[in-house]
Amino acid sequence: MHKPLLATLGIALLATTSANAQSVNIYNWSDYIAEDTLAKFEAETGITPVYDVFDSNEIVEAKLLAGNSGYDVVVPSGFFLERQIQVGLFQPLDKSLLPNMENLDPRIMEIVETHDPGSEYSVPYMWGTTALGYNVGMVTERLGENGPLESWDLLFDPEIAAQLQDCGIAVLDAPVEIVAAALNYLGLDPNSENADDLAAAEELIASVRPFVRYFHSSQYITDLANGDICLAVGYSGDVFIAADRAAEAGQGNEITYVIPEEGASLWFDMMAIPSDAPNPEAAHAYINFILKPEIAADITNYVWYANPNAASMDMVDPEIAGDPAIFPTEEVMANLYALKSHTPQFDQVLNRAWTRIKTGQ
Ligand code: N2P
Repeated sequence: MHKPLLATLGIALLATTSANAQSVNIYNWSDYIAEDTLAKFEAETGITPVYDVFDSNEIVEAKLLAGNSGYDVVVPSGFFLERQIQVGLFQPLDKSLLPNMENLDPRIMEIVETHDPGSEYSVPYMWGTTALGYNVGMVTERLGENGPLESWDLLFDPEIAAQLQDCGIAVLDAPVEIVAAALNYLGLDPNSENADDLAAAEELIASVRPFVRYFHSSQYITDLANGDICLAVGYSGDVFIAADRAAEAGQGNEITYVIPEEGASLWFDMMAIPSDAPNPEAAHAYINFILKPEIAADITNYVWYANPNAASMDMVDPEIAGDPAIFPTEEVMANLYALKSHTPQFDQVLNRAWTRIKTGQ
C-alpha cells in the first residue's frame, strides 16, 4: 500500500530537481580555458556547464547559420561575429545581468566597437595575434643565425620554406587569416576584397604549398612541442602553450613565437548568445562569471592569451603581463592590423581559392 505512494513521491522529487537544475551549453575554441574554470562556475552558480570545442571560425559560422545549434554561448572572432550580428544570429545582451562588464578595459572596448557598436551583442573573451611559431634549434640549423628569423619569409619565400620542408611546416586552416598574411606580405591591404589582390595572394601561397606538411588549426600545438614540425603559422597563445610543453618535456625543443617585422593580424574572440539559445539566462550567468577578474586572470595564466579585463591584471603572472608578444606594447601594436569582416560573397570566392591552394590545384 505504501509502495505506490513512495513511487509517486520519487517521481515528484525527480521532476522538481530537473526543473531547477539548469545547464548552459558553451561552444569555445580548443585549448582556451583554465583547467578549473568550469568547476568553479558550477560550484558558484549551481549551473551545469556543457562544454564543446572547435578550432575554426568557419565551423562556428556554419553551425550558427544552420540554426538550432543548441549552444547558449559561442565565441567567434570579431571579424566573423560582425557579419553574424548583421544577419541576426545573436540576441542583444541584457547588461543588467552583466555587472562585471565594468571590469573591461575601455581601450579594448573601443577597438571591439568596430565589430559590435555599443557592445550590444558581445563581450570580448581573449585576444591575440596570428603569426609564426618555430623550433629555434631546427630552424637555425637549416637557415643559420643570419636567416630571416623575424620575417614572414620563413613561410612565404619559396627558397626559405624549401629548406624547412624536411622538418615540417604547418599552416592554420584559416583562409581569411592566411590570405590576409599573404596580402600584407605583398604590401597589399590585408582586408582587400579586390580580385587581383586575391589572385596575387593565392599565387604566393601556392608557390610555397609544396613545402607545407599540413593545414590544420590545432594539431600544431602538440607537433611543435614534440619536435614533429619546426614551423607553424599559429595563434599566439597556442604557440606559447607549445613552448611551455616543450620545455616541460625536456627533449631540447625550444619553441619561440615571433611577430614578424612585416606585421601580423590582431583579433578579438567575442562571447555572444545565439538568437535561438535554449537558456539565455544561464548564458548571461556564464559570461558574467568569465568577467570576474580572478577568473579572467586564471584563464590568461593557463592559456597565455591576453584578456580584456583591466581589473584582472594584478593577478596575471608578471611573466605573461610583461611579455610584449602577449600584451603588446604600443610599438608592437603599431605593427599589427585588425581583421575586418568580409562580405559573404567575397568569402565564397576566397574559400574556393583556399580549396585550390590546399589541394594543390
Ligand atoms: C585558442 C585559439 C583561439 C584563437 N586555442 C583564435 N582566435
